[in-house]
Amino acid sequence: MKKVLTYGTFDMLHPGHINLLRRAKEYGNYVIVGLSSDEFNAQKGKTSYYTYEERKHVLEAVRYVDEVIKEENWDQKVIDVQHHNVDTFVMGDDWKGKFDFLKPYCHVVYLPRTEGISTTKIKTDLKSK
Ligand code: C2G
Repeated sequence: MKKVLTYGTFDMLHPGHINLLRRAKEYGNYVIVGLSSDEFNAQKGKTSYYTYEERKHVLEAVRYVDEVIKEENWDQKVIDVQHHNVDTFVMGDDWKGKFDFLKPYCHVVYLPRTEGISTTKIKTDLKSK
């Protein structure tokens, strides 16, 4: 069992999220998503349209996702990697370098973001209609 771990808010799930999750699955055969809690989102300066439970419900239906755990703070990643025996940590490259402290514990991979799509853009586009 080769386990992959990634984190995010995954609000209003869109093709950029799916592209990330699909590629994450290519690094193993079991993908764990650390899904940001509503409280942690506030710490990230983000508000999500859907609640944690709604976002978890959606993510669990994605074929590339095997398990969803709660992301509650910036400091849980080392513990999560060890506790879940993670082989590879994957994030979009807007985070490039930010999680290199995980390199002693697992492979760290930053993948190119999907250009031209984001939850913010969806909201902005809808407002301008
Ligand atoms: N993503 C992407 N392409 C996009 C949008 C998002 O590849 N067009 C990726 C991001 O790089 C991230 C994942 O999809 O790896 C989830 O994106 P967000 O929900 O925006 O996550 P974020 O707020 O960056 O939270 O501790 C890490 C944080 O929780 C990451």
